[in-house]
Amino acid sequence: MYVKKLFTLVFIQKENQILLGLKKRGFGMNKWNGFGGKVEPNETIIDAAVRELKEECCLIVKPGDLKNIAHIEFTFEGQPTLMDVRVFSTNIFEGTPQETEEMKPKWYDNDGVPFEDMWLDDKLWFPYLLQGKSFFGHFHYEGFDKILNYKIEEQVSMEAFYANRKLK
Ligand code: 8DG
Repeated sequence: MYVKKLFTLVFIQKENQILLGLKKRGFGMNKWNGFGGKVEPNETIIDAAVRELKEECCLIVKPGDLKNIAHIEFTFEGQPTLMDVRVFSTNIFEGTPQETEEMKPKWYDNDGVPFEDMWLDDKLWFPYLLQGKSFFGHFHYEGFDKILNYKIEEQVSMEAFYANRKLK
């Protein structure tokens, strides 16, 4: 049995661009990513997503404007932790992205995403994100630079995904 830890990950999109942040410290340092982090005790997932986005790049979103587009699980060979990452996107936001202690934000064209400076798995599922498709993914890593196995399953909607999961 794995010990599950909940994380959020938010992508801000406009026209043909996506906002990424260069992580300046800690886990995933020097990688471009969406904005997110751990869900705190007594905090809803959506509130954590809104909070982390604001803390990391100063953008404001309304909880109702965040669309849950993916559920990604990460496991690491020989480790008991399962990272359960809830992924959201929106094109409705207030403010201008600002650099913070944690992240340096930058808009990228959808066809110019810097996969060579991102987590290895991202290039496998970004096509779903950029095409507005929902999906479930599981990636099993050895260390942080090698994927031993993975699966990606497109979903009709994440609501349907969670409803089906509950039935099982
Ligand atoms: P801290 O620095 O305050 O200790 O932590 P935090 O801000 O609460 O959390 P974090 O450690 O920065 O959270 C990790 C973030 O990275 C979270 O948004 C999930 C995301 N993430 C992974 N693995 C991968 C991955 O393989 N690809 C992408 N795109 N994101 C990932 O943890």
